[in-house]
Amino acid sequence: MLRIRRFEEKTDELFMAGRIKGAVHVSIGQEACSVGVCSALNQDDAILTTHRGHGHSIAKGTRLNEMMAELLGKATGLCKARGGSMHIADISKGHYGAHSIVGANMPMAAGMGLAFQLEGKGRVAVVFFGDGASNQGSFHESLNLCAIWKLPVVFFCENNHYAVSFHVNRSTAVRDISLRAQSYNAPGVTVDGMDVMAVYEATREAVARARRGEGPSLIEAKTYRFFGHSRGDPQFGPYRTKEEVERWRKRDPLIVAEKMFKPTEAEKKAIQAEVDKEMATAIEFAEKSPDAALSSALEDVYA
Ligand SMILES: Cc1ncc(C[n+]2csc(CCOP(=O)(O)OP(=O)(O)O)c2C)c(N)n1
Repeated sequence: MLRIRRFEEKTDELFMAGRIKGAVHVSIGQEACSVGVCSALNQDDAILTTHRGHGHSIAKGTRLNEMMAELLGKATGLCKARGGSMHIADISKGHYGAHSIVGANMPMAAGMGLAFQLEGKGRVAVVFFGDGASNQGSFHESLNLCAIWKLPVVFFCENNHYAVSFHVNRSTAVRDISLRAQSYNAPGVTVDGMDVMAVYEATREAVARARRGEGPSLIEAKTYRFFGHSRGDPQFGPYRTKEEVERWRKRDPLIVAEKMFKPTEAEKKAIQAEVDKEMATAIEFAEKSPDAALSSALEDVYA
């Protein structure tokens, strides 16, 4: 979780310094979701993520050096700088892409689920999405199809309570998004998204069910983003108060995990030093890499 936090703090710094082009959406505050889910997966299980996908990518094992290079527009980037922050992918680690069209990754997850079912090796696909995306038709259609065909897909909704500036209570008729699973005869559970173990346990159960051939599950994690919707946006705005943000910050997933695992001071220092070194290495790798050539812009582009 600290690795994700530091990566996104660095990303934020680089974006504010004008070094990263395009939009960047950090998931600071939501790290327990990324780590809890991906800790319950094997490397050959798949994830599909969103515009807010750095944390999911890192938790799935995506290579940091090449990910930083992607953000900085370098030829060595994971997608040779064609993707940027919102389109990170690392197939070698089971990361089948960040998708910036809200809700578009869910039909893809259903397709992957069908492929995995036909393959018969017990692989599972997890699709991450937000509370806003749960109001898209693609969510309902995909969950329904996965339930009918018993596809091995876990729908993981990070309910951070806002879609840009719109509070979930104003956009969503149910109090708990997990209730929507009932319409599709699938299990639905709501967990504390600031508690990495709660997320891990719920995911472990859903993944086991999917591997047994019993079909999809819906997990809703109640969480919160500490920063603005995208970088450049203020942390507080007309749509939420400083007090609300501070209240959630008291349940920072890193603090919750520290209280739970009780690392010694020496262990904490060792983790911090390792993560700082990884970040320095990633930035150095990216900075020393050549910029992606404009002439290569259309290579590997299919549509
Ligand atoms: C189909 C579509 N509509 C609108 C947008 C613009 N947009 C980008 S992020 C976002 C909010 C998504 O909210 P949510 O699903 O809750 O995810 P969060 O940003 O909170 O992680 C919107 C409306 C988009 N990218 N795609």
